[in-house]
Amino acid sequence: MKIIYNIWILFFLSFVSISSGANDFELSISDIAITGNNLDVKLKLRRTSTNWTSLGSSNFVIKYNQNISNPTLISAHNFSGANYDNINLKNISVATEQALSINIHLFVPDAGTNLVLNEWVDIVTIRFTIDNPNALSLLEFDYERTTIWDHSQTVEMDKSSGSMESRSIYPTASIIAKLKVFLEGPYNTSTHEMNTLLNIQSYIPPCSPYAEDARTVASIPANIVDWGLLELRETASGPAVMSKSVFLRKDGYLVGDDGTTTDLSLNAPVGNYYVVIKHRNHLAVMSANAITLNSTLATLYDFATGEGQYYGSLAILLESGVYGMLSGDITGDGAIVFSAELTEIRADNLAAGYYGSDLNLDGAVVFSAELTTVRKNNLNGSALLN
Ligand SMILES: [Ca+2]
Ligand SMILES: [Ca+2]
Repeated sequence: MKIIYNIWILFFLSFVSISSGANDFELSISDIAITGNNLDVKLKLRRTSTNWTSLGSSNFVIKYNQNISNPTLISAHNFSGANYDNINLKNISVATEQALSINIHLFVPDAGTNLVLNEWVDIVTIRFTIDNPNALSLLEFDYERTTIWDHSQTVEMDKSSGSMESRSIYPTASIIAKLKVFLEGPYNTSTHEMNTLLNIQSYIPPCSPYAEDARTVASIPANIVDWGLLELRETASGPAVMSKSVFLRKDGYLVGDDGTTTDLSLNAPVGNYYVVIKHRNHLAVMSANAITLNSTLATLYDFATGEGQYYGSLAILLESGVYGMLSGDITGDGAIVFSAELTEIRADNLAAGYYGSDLNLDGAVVFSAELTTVRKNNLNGSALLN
């Protein structure tokens, strides 16, 4: 009983000292149970402001010392898709301690439902292994004080006055971006646009193929060539701070789900960003420099106008004065390697539909045509640093 008592004191102190400041979300560890070498901890979450109501895809990092290990998810609550539709645990190392990254998805659809609730909600129960039951009084949880970027907003986890809390720093508005890029594969030098043959044949899936933002749309608008993935980075080699599936329109513009909106609304703070555009069988590209994005005016960044628009000047001349993304990376590893891509083309030869091996995006895998593209661009690699 003494062991349990010590643990309870620890958590009780944490729980009651939660700051009542103007946080947007608060996180807390509450009930615990000990069975043998298993320590079960319940994590709670609530919304404490009306500034922001959704988490996007948020990573909450909690550190703990060496007395416990092996965190596993044993149950998750409100997991039905109505709230917190995905929860993942990931073990990470922080200096000499252990830490756990808890990723929670909660996206707010246009209808404005599915919000983080105002009252405490049991999010998840995590089971740790008690490494040394005789040293339980040494058990501590703490925050990794860090700025965490997620899909839609910035969250700063902070430990102040000994409490477990989250403090959020949010942009006052979404930023907007206007971007234009051409894919080599479907580019047509006669029309100076890209073909929309995948769309015309109804081959483009309603769900984006990019796991970073696998959104589903009701229908694919006219003039759309394919899905693309737009990322923002703070530094050239840093991680994506925002990822959004977008449509590539035949005139090169990246557009929203309606197929017409060229001012793309992106959930990130006003700032300077490297813009990354990815496509499932072309080499990813990035803006040569960080560009300023704000919430009121979107200045077109046109990749097509020159090699110098591309980070590392990695682009292909499509016709006089028009530069685009190189086709041929079927395997999606950032490099066009003849033997590897050939294997894919051979496997899919003569198939019709939505195939990575279909490098000119005409809806058919034609061995000789796709191979010509791979041979031409062989040994090119994306200039992205990661
Ligand atoms: Ca490849
Ligand atoms: Ca083809």
